[in-house]
Amino acid sequence: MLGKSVVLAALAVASVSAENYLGFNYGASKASGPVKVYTDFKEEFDLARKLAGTQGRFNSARLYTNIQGPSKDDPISAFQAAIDTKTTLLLGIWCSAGQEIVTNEISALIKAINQYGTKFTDLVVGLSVGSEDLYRNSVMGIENKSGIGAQPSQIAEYINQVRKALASTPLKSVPIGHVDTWTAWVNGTNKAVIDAVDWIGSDAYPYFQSTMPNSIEDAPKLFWEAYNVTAAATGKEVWITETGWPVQGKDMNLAKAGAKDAQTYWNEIGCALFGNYKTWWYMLRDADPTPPETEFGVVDANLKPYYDLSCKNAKPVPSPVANSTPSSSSAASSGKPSPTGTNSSGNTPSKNASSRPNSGSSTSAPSSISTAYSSPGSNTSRTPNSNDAPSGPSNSPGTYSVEPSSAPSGTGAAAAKPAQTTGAEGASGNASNSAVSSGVAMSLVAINAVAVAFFLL
Ligand SMILES: *[C@@H]1O[C@H](CO)[C@@H](O)[C@H](O)[C@H]1NC(C)=O
Ligand SMILES: *[C@@H]1O[C@H](CO)[C@@H](O)[C@H](O)[C@H]1NC(C)=O
Ligand SMILES: *[C@@H]1O[C@H](CO)[C@@H](O)[C@H](O)[C@H]1NC(C)=O
Ligand SMILES: *[C@@H]1O[C@H](CO)[C@@H](O)[C@H](O)[C@H]1NC(C)=O
Ligand SMILES: *[C@@H]1O[C@H](CO)[C@@H](O)[C@H](O)[C@H]1NC(C)=O
Ligand SMILES: *[C@H]1O[C@H](CO)[C@@H](O)[C@H](O)[C@H]1NC(C)=O
Ligand SMILES: CC(=O)N[C@H]1CO[C@H](CO)[C@@H](O)[C@@H]1O
Repeated sequence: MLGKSVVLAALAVASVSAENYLGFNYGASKASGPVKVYTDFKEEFDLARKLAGTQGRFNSARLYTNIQGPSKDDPISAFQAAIDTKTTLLLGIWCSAGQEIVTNEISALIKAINQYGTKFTDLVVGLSVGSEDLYRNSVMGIENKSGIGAQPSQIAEYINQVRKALASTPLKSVPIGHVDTWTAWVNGTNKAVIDAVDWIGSDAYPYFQSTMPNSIEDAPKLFWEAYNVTAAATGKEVWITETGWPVQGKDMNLAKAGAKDAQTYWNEIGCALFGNYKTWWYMLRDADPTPPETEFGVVDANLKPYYDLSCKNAKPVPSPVANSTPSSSSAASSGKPSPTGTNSSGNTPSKNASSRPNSGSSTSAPSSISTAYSSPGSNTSRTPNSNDAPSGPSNSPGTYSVEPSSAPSGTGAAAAKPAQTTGAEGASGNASNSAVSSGVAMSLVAINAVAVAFFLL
């Protein structure tokens, strides 16, 4: 009997971890500033499930903090809202505000476990220790005044603290990761973090990759290249913790914000991810109530979708790397040059890869909505993803100046804004990075060759 129950338990765990969760990122504060409370989270979680054409599949939430602002360490009210709406949770611990805040984050989580028990812990699918701290700590992040980050050794130490704190709780086996930009993941100096995590969270924004050709037509290639270099550099499961395209905002090199291109990005990238990779889109709503300068929300201030979310007429562009394309049989190569190194958000000089091959365009296999929203993901092995910013408490030393609001507020942390980093070759200079870069270049050549062959046929 015991043997049987152990086996069943193992199967249950396996099936949970293999699930390709789908949801949005939820900051701890509204775009207009105030800290979110229970009714705000409840309304958003309900809204996500009711989005027209999505069959209720957006039922997971990535949070950036465990702390309800403005308290010191009370559990964030999103937990109760998640319990009431059966929303799964990718938890986040804000790590760029120092040890005291991390200690409070852990305290808030332990309080939640004690207060809600399994009603809460059964919903937790992962936990990210940190969000873009390494990007903010990088040359590019500093040049871009992205706010205070953290050193890799510090993040690794926090991961260690979290594992210890959870060791005797129902969350002792929760997969722990860290969320950052691909430029951080290919930077060999951040190895301590890669070694410490169970999964890798990838935040990718072709819109912000302004040092490379980044029109909407280039976006699929940029997205998948970021995914591939991250997977190759870390060797761990990659979870898509943030990606999206703004409905409004200024031009970033060739990228133009707008509902039309946001729709294209959703159809080509979103519809290729949903159900096939663990994905938390950025984001449900940020016109709350007034749209920020760069607005990523899929719904407007009246909670109405800006574009068609059904994937019905979409032509998803899967990963051009055969192995990483979970579903789709037609390997389409997405067209366009992909950048691999660049400034991401901005401002780092990156090399301009003039040698970057560019591939022809390609079409990809259309996938139906059922594929997009329900397929269990053919291969679950590559799907990690994850989190974003908390906002919260206002107790802290606030030192940050970052933009949006996802971080816990007291910490000064930033809110959730997407980092604009992604581009860079950030890793330049490091042998390991160069290896990654050249590997990418090689793969692009191979992809191009395939594309050419395909067209010749
Ligand atoms: C690589 O990572 C280290 C540690 O996070 C950081 O100090 C450094 O600036 C990064 N390198 C680049 C080029 O950003
Ligand atoms: C890349 O960074 C450099 C240096 O900061 C900046 O001058 C340039 O405009 C950036 N390029 C893009 C596309 O943002
Ligand atoms: C790349 O470099 C070439 C030659 O140096 C230059 O003409 C081109 O404008 C650069 N492209 C970008 C995107 O910087
Ligand atoms: C994809 O899934 C199939 C079936 O489970 C498995 O045989 C194959 O090895 C997987 N491929 C990858 C790359 O994980
Ligand atoms: C980074 O800085 C550049 C110029 O300094 C700016 O144009 C860009 O918007 C910044 N990116 C982000 C994400 O803030
Ligand atoms: C490159 O990697 C080496 C070893 O991993 C590290 O010591 C060095 O600081 C890194 N350089 C940069 C610029 O990140
Ligand atoms: C995970 C993944 O798809 N990695 C691929 C990235 O690109 C290189 C070069 O083509 C491949 O060798 C990797 O398999």
